Amino acid sequence: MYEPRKEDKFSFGLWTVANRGRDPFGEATRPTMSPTHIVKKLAEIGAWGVNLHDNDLIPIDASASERDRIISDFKKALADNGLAVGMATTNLFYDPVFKDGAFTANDGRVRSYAIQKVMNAIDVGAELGAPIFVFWGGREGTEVDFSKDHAESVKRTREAINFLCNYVKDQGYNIKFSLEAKPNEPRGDIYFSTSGAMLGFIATLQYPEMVGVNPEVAHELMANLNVAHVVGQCLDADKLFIIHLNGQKYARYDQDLRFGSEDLNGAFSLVHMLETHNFQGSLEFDAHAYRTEDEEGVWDFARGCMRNYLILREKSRQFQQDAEAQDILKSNDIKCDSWNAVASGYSRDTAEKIKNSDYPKQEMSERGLRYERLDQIVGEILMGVR
Ligand code: GCO
Ligand code: MN
Repeated sequence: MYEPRKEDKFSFGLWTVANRGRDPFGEATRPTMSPTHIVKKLAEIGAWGVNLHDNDLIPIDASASERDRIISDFKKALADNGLAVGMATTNLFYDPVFKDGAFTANDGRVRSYAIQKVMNAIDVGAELGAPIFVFWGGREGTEVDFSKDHAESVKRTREAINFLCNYVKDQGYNIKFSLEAKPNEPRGDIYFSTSGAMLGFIATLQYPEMVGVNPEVAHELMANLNVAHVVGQCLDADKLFIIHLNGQKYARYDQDLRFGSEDLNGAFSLVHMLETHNFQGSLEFDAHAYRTEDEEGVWDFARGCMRNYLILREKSRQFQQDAEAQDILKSNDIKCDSWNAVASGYSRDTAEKIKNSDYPKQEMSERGLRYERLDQIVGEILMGVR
């Protein structure tokens, strides 16, 4: 029941399972893993796809012939193992040239070099059949707030994304863009700190229909937000292209823990939202194994991410079939003709009618909603005693 299948559309970044356990205080604890080995192992454990930055696969200084050889080996590994590429993206944060940002660097040559790097990465994504191309601007931001004009930074980001949308159209690629928000780390403060900020920005683009978002659990929690609420707004806007799943304790550094290992209620609410809205995008794990693990531990981590999602999906179904829980929800869902008239659009008649209506305020105020019981039921489902 909890064995991942292709149709679950689980994917992992090359950078996630290849993470070597390096942190700001300590060296790597695991050896490197080749992309083709990762593809083989991911297929073995039941993943549907793999995601990558340009430089997870192709070294930044590779020659044209090296690039072509690496891509053809990787394509062969994908085909041999029946794995898809869920998304591709550009590393615009590691190289020292991006120390003050890519699209928002003060140096125009850096901004232009970033466009070159993205176009090359989009070509790679297209060659590998990636339907989505992600933008995560880890270095787009500041420590010194008067070093940049922040309105100008927004404008420059718009100019870059508009240009790149046109590039995709011009090449005839079947690719959409997805913007990933994070409030800080590695910059002191990163621009477009939440998915909500991204949604506002997308509406100002030349081709808003080409661009969506991929909220990440850890990033929204770093901003002290409720991930299920964030996802609700993205779904409503029809902008949830993909999602980055992981685990995180509130308001800390970016922990990128195994999905479901923290905040079980939050993870449940998120899976419940995705499942009840029949989300069809890929479920991408952007997390990594603890520093204590060897390679076997990495695959324990990866299996754990998928298994936890599937367990929570099953718990969501159990909740949807739980007679007592459903009875509580139903009894709180009270229909009202006046509201139906509001929802179907304005009329002077409805406005008049509502102004002149009497409401049973006391009864409405005094009704107990039984959310204590509802939460206990879910808790017991999650703890496995119901
Ligand atoms: C992070 C981000 C990245 C991005 C990745 C692809 O490190 O905080 O989550 O892992 O997801 O660069 O966009
Ligand atoms: Mn991410």
